[in-house]
Amino acid sequence: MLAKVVNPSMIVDKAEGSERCGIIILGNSGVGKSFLANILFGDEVFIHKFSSGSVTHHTEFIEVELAGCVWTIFNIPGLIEADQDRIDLNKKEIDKAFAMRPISIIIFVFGQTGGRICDEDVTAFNAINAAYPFKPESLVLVINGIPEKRPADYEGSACLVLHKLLKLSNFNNSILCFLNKINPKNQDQRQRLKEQLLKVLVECKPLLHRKEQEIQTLFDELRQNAIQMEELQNAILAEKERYSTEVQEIQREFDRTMAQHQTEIQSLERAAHRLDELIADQERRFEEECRNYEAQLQNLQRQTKEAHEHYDQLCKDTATAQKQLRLAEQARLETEARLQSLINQHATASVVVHRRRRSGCTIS
Ligand SMILES: Nc1nc2c(ncn2[C@@H]2O[C@H](COP(=O)(O)OP(=O)(O)O)[C@@H](O)[C@H]2O)c(=O)[nH]1
Ligand SMILES: [Mg+2]
Repeated sequence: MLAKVVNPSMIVDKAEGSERCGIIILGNSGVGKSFLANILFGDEVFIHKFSSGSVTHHTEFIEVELAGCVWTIFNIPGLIEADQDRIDLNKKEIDKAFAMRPISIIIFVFGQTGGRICDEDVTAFNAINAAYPFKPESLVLVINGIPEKRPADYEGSACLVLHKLLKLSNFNNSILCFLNKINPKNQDQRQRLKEQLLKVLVECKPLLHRKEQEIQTLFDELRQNAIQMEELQNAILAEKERYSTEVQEIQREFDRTMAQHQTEIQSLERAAHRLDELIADQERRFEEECRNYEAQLQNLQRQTKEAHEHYDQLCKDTATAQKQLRLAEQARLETEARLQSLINQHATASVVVHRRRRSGCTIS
């Protein structure tokens, strides 16, 4: 996995890798966006802390390589805060993320108090959704930090509430992801949370998000909306009995999905274990091949050295042989010359004898 936390000023560089997809984590301050970004990344790269105000004032992002693709995970400030100036700044930070990675998966994080979905989170969702209409295929709704011990129909009721309060066309329950409050120091729990998030993310398709209007940022209006949401939520919860069949059906569906999720995690763990074994085996074989290769290389180097020595020796022998050849040739030429001279002398002597015989001389 590859990662770099990038300076906020770089976020305006839209040309840089704009074909890449983003994972834009949205939600109000303190719902756990930075915490979940770290969980997804698998390390503590973004600061997250319990605080009454927003911890993140500027957008940061990390580049993460997952399954051969580089994703940009954004850590953005929440929208709604206690003063207008901060809200205006936060809006700009959200716009920057959409400008940089218009093709993205959106994770919208909702907080809850005592199980009840925060009204301001619903308001923030509706405000951002009006500006950048979300599509269910590229949207994950996270309800974060839920206590493990909760009413048996918690998911069913929360689904119903969100369905009624969010101004989202084509709402479907499969985009919801209920995350338990975990102990951040427990690596097993962190891993499970990551798997749970990834399982929903893999079902998503990054889609283009076009800005259709400005994000509503008027503090008074936002407050007013939140109050309306509070009343609406109260009314829905008060009428829970009326929706009880619906709630139970949704709850059953969730329980089935979670049970299936558990078995999937177990089979994933088995698959991961098998993969580890396979990798270890391949590493063993690779090391053995390396050792063999090393030995062959040394053998070849030795043979090459011997061949060089042999060649040098042959060169030396050839030089000596050539020298001897030259000497032999010289000797042959000298012998031939001597022979020729002897033949010549002999021929001269024969002529003299022949002449003397014919002139009657005797040879003593
Ligand atoms: N123990 C625990 N703390 C959480 C969990 N999710 C969020 N938090 C804490 O909630 C606080 C706010 O989280 P943060 O990520 O900073 O919120 P952000 O403002 O949305 O980015 C931090 O103290 C987080 O550690 C959780 O599942 N378990
Ligand atoms: Mg944060």
